Amino acid sequence: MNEIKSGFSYVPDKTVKIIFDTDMDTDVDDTGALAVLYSYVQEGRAEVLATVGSCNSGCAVKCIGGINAYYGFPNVPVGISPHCPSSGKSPYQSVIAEKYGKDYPDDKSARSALEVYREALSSAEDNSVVITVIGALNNLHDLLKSESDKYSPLNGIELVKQKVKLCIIMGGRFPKSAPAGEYNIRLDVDAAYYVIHNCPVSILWSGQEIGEVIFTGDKRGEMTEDDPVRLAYDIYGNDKTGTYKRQSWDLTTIMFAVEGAGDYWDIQTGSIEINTEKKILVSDYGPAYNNWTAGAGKDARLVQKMEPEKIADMLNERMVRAKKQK
Ligand SMILES: [Ca+2]
Repeated sequence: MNEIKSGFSYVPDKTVKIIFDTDMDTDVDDTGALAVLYSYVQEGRAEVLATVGSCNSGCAVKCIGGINAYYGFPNVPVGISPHCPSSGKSPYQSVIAEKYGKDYPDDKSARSALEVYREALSSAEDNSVVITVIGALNNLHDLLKSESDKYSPLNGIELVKQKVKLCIIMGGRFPKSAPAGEYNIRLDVDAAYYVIHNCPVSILWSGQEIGEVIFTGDKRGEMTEDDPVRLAYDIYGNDKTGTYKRQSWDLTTIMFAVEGAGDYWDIQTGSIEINTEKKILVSDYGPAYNNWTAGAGKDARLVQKMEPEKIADMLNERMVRAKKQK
């Protein structure tokens, strides 16, 4: 019925409909990714159907919602996982929450990510949604395992198959990870394993090696003075000079979602394997260890093409372009 399931192809829609799934606590590039996303939204190139947090770490919902509201979208739904696979420690989350997110609930009383996911998907057009995961895979796992509910008679796998055009996941390292595995996979390795083996639509992997060499955030002095993302980078880098910069794992993921591979990256189809079932067990390799086998298949990964400095310039420019909206 849908050819994307037997082979990989991705042409972004004129306005890409995105569900933004973020850990929004330990690292700051999730905030940068949200600024990049709203720069596209403000140009009509993307629409945010929902934002969900994968780590119930105190005030992630207030932080995410506060940034949504700052850029003009206070009504974008925000949900949160009941779990917190990360350490939950964030240098910036509570500051952003306090200053920008007062109108949102704390994580304990917020809507569940699963409900927000299912509601957003059920009301979307078929084969239209791009899911971007830039944290742990627990929310996507919970979605795939979900049963029918008041939003849809479809179970999670059926719902994703009907509504989702592509899942883009920042996770793994290619062609193989360090023995301990990549951070987002490691956060919830069982969830990652389930997603890898049960996601009914194509997954595009943006590996650790892609954003690792692209540094951004050091043009934030050109952002509006009260911009929450600018503040998050100031706090995270303990730097008020505006020169601190951070790797761009999550920003590049959003850029691909809206722009596609373009001249920026090559695409290699194949399949990821992680170590959970000890299939590739080496005694000191952890369960999150991953490798990649190139070949035909529904999934693919990004491969570096354009010079990282050029992509950094574009992402920095996007962060500056995202503006406060009343
Ligand atoms: Ca992240």
